[in-house]
Amino acid sequence: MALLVHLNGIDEARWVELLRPLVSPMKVVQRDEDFDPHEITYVLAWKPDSGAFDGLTNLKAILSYGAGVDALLDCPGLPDDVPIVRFVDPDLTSRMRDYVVAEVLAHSRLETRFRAAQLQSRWQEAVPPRAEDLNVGVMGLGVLGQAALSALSVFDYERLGWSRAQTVVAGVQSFSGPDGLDRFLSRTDILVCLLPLTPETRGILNRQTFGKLRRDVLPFGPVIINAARGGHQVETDLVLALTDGTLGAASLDVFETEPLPATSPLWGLPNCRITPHIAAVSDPQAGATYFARVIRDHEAGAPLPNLVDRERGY
Ligand code: NDP
Ligand code: OXD
Repeated sequence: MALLVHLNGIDEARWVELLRPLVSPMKVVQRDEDFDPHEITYVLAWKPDSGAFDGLTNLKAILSYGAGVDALLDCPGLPDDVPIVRFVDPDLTSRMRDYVVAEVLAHSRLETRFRAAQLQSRWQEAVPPRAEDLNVGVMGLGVLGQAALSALSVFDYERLGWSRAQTVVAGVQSFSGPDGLDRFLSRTDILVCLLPLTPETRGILNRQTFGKLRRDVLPFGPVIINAARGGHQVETDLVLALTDGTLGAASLDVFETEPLPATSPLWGLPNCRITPHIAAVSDPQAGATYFARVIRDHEAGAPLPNLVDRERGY
């Protein structure tokens, strides 16, 4: 029995060091160590290389370092009969909640406009709208979307949500499915994307979507905040919309290509707030504790938590 740690772009050694005492006596190995593929019963993976699962014939579960599993599900050679557990954790959830609250507040106070004016030593007397006049719509009413909406309840925004199935969230007007999308968008001033990336949601943040948002409350136009995946946004549409006034501003934590190339016109847009996919990172200590618990509990006979539904793609 052993746990293989396969984390691309992450300090893999640090995770191994933290996991070892927590799952002992189970062996924990890194990709470059010597191990027998048949002894691997769990893999902790992030953006796995193609062939990452080759020869791993005794897997009991694949553990996703991230809450989003799009890259994992796209991995060539991913075994189709092994359950996938994703990372769902209060630490990650509160990081995302805080990112969304920070960005919604910044845009409701017209931050990008005042920042641009300051850089030009210009006194710009624009007046932010009252919070009670602003509608914040969250796409995705899962763990992260609901946490963000719940935190936003302390302000006076009207809160809206959109999901696949009709979802009841206290104090939130919810919409569902393709039929509910336009009604949801037409009432939204600040659109927050917290969807998983699936064939249905790829490219959903496009020019058509931007054009359907409510235009008459924020003085410079509606805003989008994308903290989900770069594949949700069509960046050429975004650049155009942020330039021609279809959108007043944006906050982007994720990009079609990461790191965002230095040549991207998004960098130069004063009404676009950019962060490098850090809205909610998987904290090594919290993650090691979570995954060790999943393994220990499963070895003791408990069912695996937070399973990915491969049919739905999240
Ligand atoms: P969940 O699986 O808990 O929630 C997903 C939500 O999206 C559900 O409400 C689901 O609807 C909805 N949804 C899925 N497909 C559609 C669709 N076609 N139409 C409408 N709604 C849909 O995910 P989490 O909240 O845990 O995470 C969301 C995403 O956030 C992750 O997939 C990941 O990509 C991203 N993320 C980004 C991070 C960052 O640092 N930038 C960090 C962590 C996550 P229903 O309820 O009906 O199933
Ligand atoms: C995740 C992420 O999916 O960090 O958890 O993007």
